[in-house]
Amino acid sequence: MLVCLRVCGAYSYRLTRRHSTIFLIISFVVVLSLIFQFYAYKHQELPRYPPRIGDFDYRPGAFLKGRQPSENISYCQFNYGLPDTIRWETVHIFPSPEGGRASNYRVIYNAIMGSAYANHSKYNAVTYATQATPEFIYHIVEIARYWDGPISLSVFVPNYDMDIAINIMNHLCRCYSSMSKVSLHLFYPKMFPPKVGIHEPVITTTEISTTTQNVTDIQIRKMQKYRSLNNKTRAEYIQWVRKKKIEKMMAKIGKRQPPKLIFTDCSGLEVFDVSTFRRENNMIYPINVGRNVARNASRTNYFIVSDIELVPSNGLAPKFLAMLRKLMGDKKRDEGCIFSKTVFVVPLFEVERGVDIPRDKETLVRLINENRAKYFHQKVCAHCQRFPGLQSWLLRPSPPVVEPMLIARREYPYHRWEPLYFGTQNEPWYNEVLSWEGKQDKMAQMLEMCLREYRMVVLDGAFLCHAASPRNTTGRNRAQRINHRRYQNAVSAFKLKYPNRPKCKIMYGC
Ligand SMILES: *[C@@H]1O[C@H](CO)[C@@H](O)[C@H](O)[C@H]1NC(C)=O
Ligand SMILES: *[C@@H]1O[C@H](CO)[C@@H](O)[C@H](O)[C@H]1NC(C)=O
Ligand SMILES: *[C@@H]1O[C@H](CO)[C@@H](O)[C@H](O)[C@H]1NC(C)=O
Ligand SMILES: *[C@@H]1O[C@H](CO)[C@@H](O)[C@H](O)[C@H]1NC(C)=O
Ligand SMILES: *[C@@H]1O[C@H](CO)[C@@H](O)[C@H](O)[C@H]1NC(C)=O
Ligand SMILES: CC(=O)N[C@H]1CO[C@H](CO)[C@@H](O)[C@@H]1O
Repeated sequence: MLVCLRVCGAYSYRLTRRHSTIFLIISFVVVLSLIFQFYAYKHQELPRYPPRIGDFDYRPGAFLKGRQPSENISYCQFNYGLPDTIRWETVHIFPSPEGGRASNYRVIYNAIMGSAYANHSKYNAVTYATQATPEFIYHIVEIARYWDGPISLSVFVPNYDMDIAINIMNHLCRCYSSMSKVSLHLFYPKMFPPKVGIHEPVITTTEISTTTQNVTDIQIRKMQKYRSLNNKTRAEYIQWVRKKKIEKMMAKIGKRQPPKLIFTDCSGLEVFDVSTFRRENNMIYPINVGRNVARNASRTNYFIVSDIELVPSNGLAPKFLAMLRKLMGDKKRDEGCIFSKTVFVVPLFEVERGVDIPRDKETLVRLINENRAKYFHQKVCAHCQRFPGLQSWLLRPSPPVVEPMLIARREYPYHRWEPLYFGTQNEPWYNEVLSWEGKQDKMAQMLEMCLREYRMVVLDGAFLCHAASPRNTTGRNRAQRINHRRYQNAVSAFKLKYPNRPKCKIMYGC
């Protein structure tokens, strides 16, 4: 016993003496890694359940399936002779809001005048301002379905894209009474003014044989013909073939015909993938011109500039108005007061394929816990939409109203945040030279708001949600480089205009 104790004592004594430093270091490392483990556990992503994929793709307007458009009733007030023609003498053409006369883009306001909220005062309604290219217009029915307020929609309509846009709008206006909420505005490049009513029926004259047998027959005959030629006529033949090829290509480039749209019922087109003039001619989409136009056309003093594919949660518009009244008091509200340098941020989420867009926070949070929904663009741009207080937003019980949760600044570490928010005409314009293809198109405006020391009030009890959509982003590198360069130009302009605020991370914004 005694021996043992002595040995132990001697051993431990030796241990402490000789290895105390090492022991200290090891225990330090262990404690540190334990802390990290615990931190990681606390902040880990929710466990990965295997995704359950439903068997349907989201189709805007699916709820109108089986309904046929009315022959004689349109719920929209078209102007300027639309939808059949455009009477240019009645049209007033405006420059784009930020770029002005120097910009390449022109605007026609109120091609359709929304009537549903015309009698509401500026203070008793809130506008959903959004923009689209013709192939995305159909999403507007889902907004019209769930937004209790006026909707300001701007559509990019170079050349015959106008025809596509007006055809779709005319169809929708005969299908769905809530389309009376929508005002339509048009914007286009000066070079390609909109054209309407140029659609001619597509006549298919010759049957094209498709069986391989016939194709090879034709080719064999061609080869025989080619062999029978002598050197001189062969050269002529090659010339002739080249000419034909060039003619064919020119015919494709100079295509001035919109594609034929086929509507089976009110639920939408057979194929949403319309070949627009914009796509045929590889034009970029000047998304921020559209945002500014939709916003300038808003007739209420508060509006949200949003994306057309984002569907608002239940009662978002009236609940937001009720919140404003509560924060401001009836008197100030009726005098038309607004909060200066303050915007109200609405969290954005997206669901997986085969999941219906949730209408309330409980459903949304359940979907997130099941890993079938996530905050918007979590995968493609993690910093763009992760908002301050995301975790507590998810943990807080769903309030029956819309209420402010916290006041944030768009400063480090949220210096690359691109939120959507309720704001007023006092906010800076979106930068019109940034294109949608180049991505991060809201960054310049957000940076300017940081430099102006805006408060970003994150709202609880409301959200916007996006359906699953595989975005094809190949071949956008060039546009991204252009956007990056133009963003740097915007930053240089801000440096002259505003005092530097290091927290805005002016150099690391993009
Ligand atoms: C629509 O017009 C047609 C003839 O033009 C008429 O027979 C029909 O009753 C009208 N429908 C409605 C709902 O007014
Ligand atoms: C906004 O639209 C109105 C017409 O509705 C127009 O008079 C005004 O010039 C526009 N503002 C800008 C900045 O484009
Ligand atoms: C707006 O008010 C006018 C008259 O004040 C009325 O004729 C019209 O029907 C009202 N519109 C709506 C949508 O309530
Ligand atoms: C055709 O040209 C080739 C050389 O390019 C020559 O070898 C051949 O003899 C010519 N044939 C005739 C029929 O002229
Ligand atoms: C994306 O589009 C390009 C052509 O624009 C096409 O080649 C490619 O297959 C598409 N990728 C996906 C995933 O659809
Ligand atoms: C258009 C044409 O040539 N059609 C022919 C395709 O080939 C089948 C059989 O090989 C013929 O019967 C068709 O007349």
